[in-house]
Amino acid sequence: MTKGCTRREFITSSLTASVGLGLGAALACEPVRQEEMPGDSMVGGGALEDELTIYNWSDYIGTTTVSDFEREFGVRVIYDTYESNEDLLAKLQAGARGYDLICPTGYAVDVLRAFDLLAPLDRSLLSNWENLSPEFLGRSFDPENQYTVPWLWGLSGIAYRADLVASPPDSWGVFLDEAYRGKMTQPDDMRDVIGCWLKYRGHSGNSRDPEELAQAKADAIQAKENLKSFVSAPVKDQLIAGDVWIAQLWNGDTAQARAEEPEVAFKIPREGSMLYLDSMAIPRSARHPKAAHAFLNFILRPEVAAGISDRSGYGSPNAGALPLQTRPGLVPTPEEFVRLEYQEDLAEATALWDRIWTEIKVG
Ligand code: N2P
Repeated sequence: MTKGCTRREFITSSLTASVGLGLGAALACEPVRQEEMPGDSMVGGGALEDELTIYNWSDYIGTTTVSDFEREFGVRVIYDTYESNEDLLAKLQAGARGYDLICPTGYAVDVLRAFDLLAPLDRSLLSNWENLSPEFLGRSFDPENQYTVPWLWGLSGIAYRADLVASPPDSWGVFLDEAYRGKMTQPDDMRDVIGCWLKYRGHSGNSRDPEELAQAKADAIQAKENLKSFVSAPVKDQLIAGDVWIAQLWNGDTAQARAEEPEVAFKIPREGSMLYLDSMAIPRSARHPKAAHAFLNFILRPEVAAGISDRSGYGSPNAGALPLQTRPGLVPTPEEFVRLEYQEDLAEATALWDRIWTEIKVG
């Protein structure tokens, strides 16, 4: 860490390095607050803007969520998708503007807040807030929920083709098995991949211990020999086609693949896994904050939240949605739940994780 930097500046530096902007040293101790942005002003009264731009994970919304909102509110939605928190952070940090809603994972909220990139929510516009289950509120990345509205929760486990593998894989160690060389993938996701190797050795998936992380790196590099690629959501089609037999994949994406190919199964490894909560947030550069709040209040309706959870296969943080769900995804059982651990902010260890991830990818 550059001497004399605050944690915020440190994160700026490490993130900049990790997204390859090449400005790490120059930015390392610069203040991050930029000029006033549209999202800084109070949302206030007045007419709803007629446009809304949403930047979300792929395959992470209900079939009719957007069109229903457009019809009811007379707002045109521009909908764009990404595949990883790192993509989202890199884009926003590089100065991308015009997104009104984004969907970061908890640890990415920490980074966005450190960069001062999020606008506070106007809770007076979120009358449906009460539908949220208290269990998903007040998490460490936003203790007062000043910036984030819980969207969906999930975890990565092992998705596999039950008809093609000899026996159901129940350990992260399967990725070290040469018998499946070229038929396996892991996600292009630093937290999930390093997290699984930490779990494999019995450590916390939030470890900041250099020795534990060095072992996780060694395991990941060894496993990489057996991988077809690091790929996230797009692996669903490869599982369905039978090109991939075993994938570290999120439960909801696996449920989506299973809906098309019933031989796709899911296992939470015996060593446990990492749980995440993704939330909607409004960037400070948002141009349509009223429409953003209208959308947030809309998705807080139980029937809308149920539609999002049913289609994506992920867990809903909306207590009102649960009894309405028609297609529960691959949600962990209570016995499996105790083997799960929330992804937490890595604080000063972020740079070490970033470096290890880069070394795994190029190694
Ligand atoms: C959905 C991706 C799951 C989000 N395609 C992981 N945080």
